[in-house]
Amino acid sequence: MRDPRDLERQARRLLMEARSPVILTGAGISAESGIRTFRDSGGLWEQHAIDDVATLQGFRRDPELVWRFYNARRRSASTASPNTAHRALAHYEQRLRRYGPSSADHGPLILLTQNIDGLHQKAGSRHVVELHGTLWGARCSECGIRTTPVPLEVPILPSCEECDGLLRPDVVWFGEPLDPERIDRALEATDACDVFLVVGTSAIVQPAAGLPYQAARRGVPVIEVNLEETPVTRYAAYSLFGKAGEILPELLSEQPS
Ligand code: BV8
Ligand code: ZN
Repeated sequence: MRDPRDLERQARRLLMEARSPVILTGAGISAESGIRTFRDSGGLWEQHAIDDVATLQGFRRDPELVWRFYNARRRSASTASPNTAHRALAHYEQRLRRYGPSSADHGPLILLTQNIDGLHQKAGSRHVVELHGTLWGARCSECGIRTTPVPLEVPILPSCEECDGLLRPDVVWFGEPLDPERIDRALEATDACDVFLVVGTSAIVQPAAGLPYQAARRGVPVIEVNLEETPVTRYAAYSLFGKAGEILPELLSEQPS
């Protein structure tokens, strides 16, 4: 059994020497900020059937229920602060921008998140791609116009100022395509990266979950941080088991303790 400390040191060296890292995060990185994940016991999906609150059909069936679900998540996220894992990623991005091995030829750190809570941006990360949209925005179901930020308590059944159409949360539901610009940016970054770090995701939902595998297929080392094994574990170069809030500050620190 390899010494976990040794694994962490090797994974850390890869990240410190990386020229174009890509990072993918899921709900697990926000768990220590008090935001419930989807699949943990008592998680979001236990309270509500995915079909009722995270599909277009569910929204059409009962838009009030869906707006209440997202209002509750916005209320919970509005009191949450970024945790040490979010902040470690923001510092890592700043370091790369300042001291990248050769800042001329390495792109900025690309942080791909499945989360809609906005905590990466609150922590100071600047190159964030919100693959599944944002809790803080709404868009018109008819004309597609986006309105951000939405107030904490969106009046049930808000309508579009332009066309009076029904506004919907600006998120990607199951069965809906991701924003082409965002998924293209994620695919390009994955095809150009030299290390791929996956943090706090059960890696089940596609196409996001396929990104680390696409990197691994190119021979790029995948580093996983999670409480438990996931479908990524079998092909990851390093799987570091534990809390993201405890592992990331060490993994991404310039001076290891
Ligand atoms: C698409 C936004 C095609 C909304 C989300 C059958 C029918 C319909 C679709 C499908 C189907 N079969 C497959 C599909 C495709 C589907 C899919 O993948 N389904 C899965 C269930 C099999 N995907 C889609 O539908 C996507 N669209 O395919 O479109 C298409 C193409 C062209 C034209 C038309 C259609 C859209 C998917 C996006 C759905 N939206 N979110 C909202 O948030 O409300 S998904 C949502 O769930 C999240 O964004 C995230 O992606 C996923 C939850 O995953 P995680 O973030 O990983 O959270 P989870 O709770 O699962 O896990 C937490 C992890 O953290 C755990 O591993 C835990 O151990 C760990 N952890 C916990 N605490 C910590 C920790 N780790 C470290 N430290 C800690 N402290
Ligand atoms: Zn409209």
